[in-house]
Amino acid sequence: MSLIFYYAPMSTAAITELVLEELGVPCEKVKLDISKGETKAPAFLAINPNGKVPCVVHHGTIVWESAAITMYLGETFGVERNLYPATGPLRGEAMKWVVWTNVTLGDAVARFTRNTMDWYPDDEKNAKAGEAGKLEIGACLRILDQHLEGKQFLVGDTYSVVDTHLNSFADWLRHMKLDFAAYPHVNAWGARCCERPAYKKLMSGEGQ
Ligand SMILES: N[C@@H](CCC(=O)N[C@@H](CS)C(=O)NCC(=O)O)C(=O)O
Repeated sequence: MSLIFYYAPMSTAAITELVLEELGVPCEKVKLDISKGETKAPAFLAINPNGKVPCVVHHGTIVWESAAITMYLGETFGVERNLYPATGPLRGEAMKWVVWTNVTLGDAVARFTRNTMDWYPDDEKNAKAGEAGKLEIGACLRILDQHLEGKQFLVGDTYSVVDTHLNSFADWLRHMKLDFAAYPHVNAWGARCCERPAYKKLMSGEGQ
């Protein structure tokens, strides 16, 4: 198979898994167990020296970082499927939202989770930093809500894997029980994204 996808259940790799499903790209899935140290095994570190999933290898080209992977898969497989914009202004929009998800929203989420969630050590937590992270998440969701007012999808008039990417990230925020009540346009858009057959298929446990 020309595309190999390294993943772990319940991880950032969920974004890439959804993007691959949406694109309908066949791939060989390699499951790694983070708790058993498989992401830090020498064989995997030779592929991704960061020792993290997701990671894809396409005809020998190694791509890690979920944002880069979404953009790579979008460019490679999405344009002809009408799921990623061709080069031009909309491509710029697409890249903007994918990078914003991981960098700006991602940083706010990391500040919040590192300082509040059980899975990080208490003696490394700072309550004020956690609160600041939560406020930043709110500011990001307001920006997203304003962008989505009067729009069906993030980029142009049609669904794209940019929606897949950001909605998958938003799933994690919903899972953490962050309050989305103040963002009606985000909620309506999220509901549309969750109606996609690819999303329903993976959420129902099919294709695992
Ligand atoms: N910035 C990376 C983050 C990837 C990441 O943090 N992956 C975690 C799972 S959510 C991981 O593989 N951890 C394995 C480990 O630390 O050994 C991306 O977006 O791809």
